[in-house]
Amino acid sequence: MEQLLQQIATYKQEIEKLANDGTEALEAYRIKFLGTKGIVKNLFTEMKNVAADKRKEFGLVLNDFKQLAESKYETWKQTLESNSSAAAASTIDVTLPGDPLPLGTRHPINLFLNHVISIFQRLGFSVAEGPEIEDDWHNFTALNLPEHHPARDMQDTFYIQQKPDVLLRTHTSNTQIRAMEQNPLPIRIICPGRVYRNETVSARSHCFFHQIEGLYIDENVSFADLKQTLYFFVQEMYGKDIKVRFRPSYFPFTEPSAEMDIQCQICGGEGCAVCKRTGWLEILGCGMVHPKVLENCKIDSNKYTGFAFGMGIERPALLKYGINDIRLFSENDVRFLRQFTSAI
Ligand code: 2U9
Repeated sequence: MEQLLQQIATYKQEIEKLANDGTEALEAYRIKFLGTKGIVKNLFTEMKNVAADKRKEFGLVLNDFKQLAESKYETWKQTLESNSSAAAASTIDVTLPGDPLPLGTRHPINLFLNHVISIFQRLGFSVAEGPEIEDDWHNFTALNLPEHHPARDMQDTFYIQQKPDVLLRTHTSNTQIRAMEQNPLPIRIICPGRVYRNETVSARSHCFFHQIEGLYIDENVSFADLKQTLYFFVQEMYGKDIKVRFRPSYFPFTEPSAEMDIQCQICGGEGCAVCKRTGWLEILGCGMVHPKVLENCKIDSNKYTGFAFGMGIERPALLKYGINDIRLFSENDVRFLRQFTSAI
């Protein structure tokens, strides 16, 4: 008993002298004093060698020593933990700005298209989309383009060489043909999308561009409906005071056909380089759907009539945003793309 008490006193002194060194020293301490083969455990096994009448007294001393060893471990551990979080905090400057997440912007072509779409949606048109890879029937034949029509020429159309019946659509009219074949009447749709023409790429024209076309078929649809619908559209797009004119034109898929001009937005009608001194800008083509086109889609042309229109997107978008090269739209240069917002 004497000997054990002496030992405990020495261990106590050893513990009191220990500095709160790093985690390795702490672990070594834990193993030495508190481990399964450590000093505290060993002293408890010595209990059996102590005389029975002294055991209670020895037990109190031993418990006291165990508590001391354990509380030393806890305070040491906490000191190390608070030191390391303080060190970490001192290396992080919480006032620095965070890393910005790169945010994308809408493409100017889509901004323009979405604006056009929203105007026609308010008139009850819904959006229809169709395939960019198309067959001859839906792109040409159903639209009353005779076999030797110049628009079918290799110059204008990209054909798939191995399959002469397959081509890249030259307009979105294929979508209207598909809608007429598949849906019950009346039909009131707008068809936005990308189209392809076999043309030399330059600052003014490209071998692919975007169009939006519209189609309305019902009983008693008239040219007056067409004019009023398009007049509403340009007023919404370019302002209530916009001046318009319709000129007779020709398209194989419409009869009669017309082109619609708006007063030049650059010179206000005075005449400038953009409007080629005419004071007018051509913005779309339109007409009453040709009876042959209706019949091609199994629609009774004696009962139903319809109007259609089509416009290119790139040209008016170039004008609206003051862009001087159509190729910029498809180069994906983020310095260009970042400049456009939806403020229409
Ligand atoms: C069906 C019947 C008729 C769509 C039309 C135009 C006139 C037109 C051009 C504008 C500039 C093409 O992008 S552009 O080069 N389009 O002038 N498009 S009428 O007529 C249709 C469409 C579908 C079934």
